[in-house]
Amino acid sequence: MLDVAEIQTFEHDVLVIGAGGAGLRAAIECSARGLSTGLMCKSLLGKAHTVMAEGGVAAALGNVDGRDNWKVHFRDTMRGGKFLNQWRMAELHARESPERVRELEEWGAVFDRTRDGLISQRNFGGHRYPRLAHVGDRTGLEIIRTLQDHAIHKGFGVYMECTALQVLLDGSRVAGVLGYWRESGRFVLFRARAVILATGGGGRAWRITSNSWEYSGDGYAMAYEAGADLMDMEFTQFHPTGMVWPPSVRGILVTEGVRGDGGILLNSVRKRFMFDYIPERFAPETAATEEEANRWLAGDKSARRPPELLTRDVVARAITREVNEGRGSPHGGVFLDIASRVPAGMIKKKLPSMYHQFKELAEVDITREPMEVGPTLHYFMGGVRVDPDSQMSTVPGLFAAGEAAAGMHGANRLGGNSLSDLLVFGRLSGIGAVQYVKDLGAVPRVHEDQVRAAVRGATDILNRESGTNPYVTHEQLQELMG
Ligand code: FUM
Repeated sequence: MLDVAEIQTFEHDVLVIGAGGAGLRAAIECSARGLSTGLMCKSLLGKAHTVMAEGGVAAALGNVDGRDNWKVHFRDTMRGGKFLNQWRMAELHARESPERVRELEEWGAVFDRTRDGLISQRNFGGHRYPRLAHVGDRTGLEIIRTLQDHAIHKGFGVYMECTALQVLLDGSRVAGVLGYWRESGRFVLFRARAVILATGGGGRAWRITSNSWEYSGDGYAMAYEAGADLMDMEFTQFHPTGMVWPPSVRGILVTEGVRGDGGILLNSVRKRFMFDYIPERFAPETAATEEEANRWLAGDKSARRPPELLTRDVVARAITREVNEGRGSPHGGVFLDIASRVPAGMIKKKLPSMYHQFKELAEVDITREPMEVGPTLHYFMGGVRVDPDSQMSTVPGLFAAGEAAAGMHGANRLGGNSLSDLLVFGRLSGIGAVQYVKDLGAVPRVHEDQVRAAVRGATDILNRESGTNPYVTHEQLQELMG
C-alpha cells in the first residue's frame, strides 16, 4: 500500500492553481495580506492565455472620449452578454477596472499614450467608446510581465511544471491538492486551507482554437469532482479572426485591434459584407453606409461605428455564413484589410506583432495586402459558479477567478473584458480567500485514503492492458466540437 508520508509535501494557507493573469493577481493579494501562498502551474510561470488578449484591457478611464464612465461599460458588458451575465460581477468589474489599470501602471506597465500623455485607449467590438488601454498589440504580455515582476518580490512559493490532479476535501471543506511533477511523474501533495482555481478554459476541446496545449479544462473538472457547481458551460466564444493559412498556424489569434484601428472585412468579391449583418438592436449606433464608417475612421464623433466592431458573436456568425455560402477566401476564411485604410508606418507602430506574425508565418505583408482570417475558439464564458464579491464556489474554501469562473460575461464576452476581469476578480478572489482562512476554525485534515484513491485514479490508465486511447478520444472530441 502506498505510504502517503513518502509523498513530497508542501504546506500553505492558500494554494493558487494557474499562473496567468488571474493566478498571479490572486497570489499577489494573498501574499500582500500576510498569508503563506503557493502558486502552482502545469506550464512555465506566465505562459498563459492572458497573452492572447492582445489588443487591450477594457476600463472606462475616459481618456480618449470623456463621455465614457463605468455605467456605460456596465451596460455594454450586459448587452454583449445578452443580459445573461451575473449583474453584480459586471458591476464590480466596470467599477473597479480603471483602478486596476492605474495600479498596473504604478507597478511598471508601460501603456501607449495619448498626445496629452494619458493612457491611450482604442476601439473594440461592442464597447461604445474607445476603452481599451493597450501596449501596441501585446497588452496581455505586458500585463503578465508586470504582474510577474511585482510578484517576484512577494516571496511566495512557485511550483512550475506541476500539474494539479485533484482537490482534496475534509468533509465538504478544502484541505489541499494532489498533483505531480511533469518532469519526473512524481506525486506532490499540497496541504492548504483554501485553493484558488485560476486554471483558464478548455479551448483544446476544439481543433481550431487560439488556445495552447494547457487549456484542457482541468479546473472545471477538478471543481466539479469536488462538488462545486458549474454554470453556463454551453457559452463558448469564437473570436472572429484567427489565421486560416498555412494549416500549421490555423486558429492563431489576429487581434480585434486590427478592426479597432480601422481594418475591414471583405468577401471573395471584395464586398464589405458586414453591412448586411447589423442586428436591429445595434442599428441605432452602427454606421449604415461606407461613407459614414469612413467618417468615423477619420475621427468624426457624430458618425456611428463601423459594423466590423459589432460584438464577436455577430461578426463570427457573419464570416461563417459568407464562407458557407461560397463567398469565402481561397483557404476557407474571409479577407481582413487594413493595408488600404491605414498608413504602413502606423500599422507597424500599432500592430507590430500582427505585422511580424503574418510576415513570418504566412509570408503576407499586412501593410500591403489583406490577411485571410476565420473564427477560432477563444474563450469559455461558463465555468465555476462563484459568489460575485468573494469568488468562492459552492465548496467552502474553493475559489475561482478569470476564465475558470463563470457569470461575468453572460452568453458572450466583449473583447478586452478578459484582462480587466482577471485583474478585478483575481484580486477579489485573493481577498475572499484571505477572509475565509482568517475565519476558519480548525485546520482541515488531509485524509490518506483520499490521497491513495487519487493516486490510483491517476495511474490506473498506465497499468491496464486494454481500453480507450485518450489521444483518440481527444481527436474525436475535437472533430465533434468543430
Ligand atoms: O483580439 C484580441 O486582442 C483579444 C482580446 C480578448 O480576447 O480580450
